[in-house]
Amino acid sequence: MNEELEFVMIKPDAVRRGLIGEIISRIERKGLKIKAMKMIKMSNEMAHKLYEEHEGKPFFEDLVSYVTSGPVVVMVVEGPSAVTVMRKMIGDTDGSKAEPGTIRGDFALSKARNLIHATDSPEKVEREMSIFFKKEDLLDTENMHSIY
Ligand code: FUP
Repeated sequence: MNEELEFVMIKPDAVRRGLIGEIISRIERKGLKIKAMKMIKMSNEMAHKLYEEHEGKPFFEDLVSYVTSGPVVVMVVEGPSAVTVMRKMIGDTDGSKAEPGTIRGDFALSKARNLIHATDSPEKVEREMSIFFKKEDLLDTENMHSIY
């Protein structure tokens, strides 16, 4: 079993629209384990770190001001191929193109305000989660192997 960690962030538009529960519920029902979770107001510095690969792109400043505009929920989830699984669950970056059944496909129409972030490759998870969590923040929950 390829157990993986994945970093997920529920963005300010999803928090404002009352979609925290819907999104967490989908993650739980899929069977991913929530290892750490908190609601925070992201600093400018954290946003720059999280999105450093996009620095200099035309949408970068708007992206930073958007993700720092209100509370976000950051979490670390775990499960078999958690990165691939979460990326499938969130859908295409552009909500208007995302497949129905995905989080963005069901609730978003925008590319910029697209409700949720999930790290796009396993190599980047450690770096992104360490912006928000310390190693000891990751907790062991009940064993879920019975449902895999
Ligand atoms: P994703 O991995 O699907 O979140 O998408 P990207 O890493 O390509 O982009 C990160 C964020 O930048 C997106 F969630 C929204 C924003 N973005 C734009 O606002 N405009 C674009 O053209 C591309 C991305």
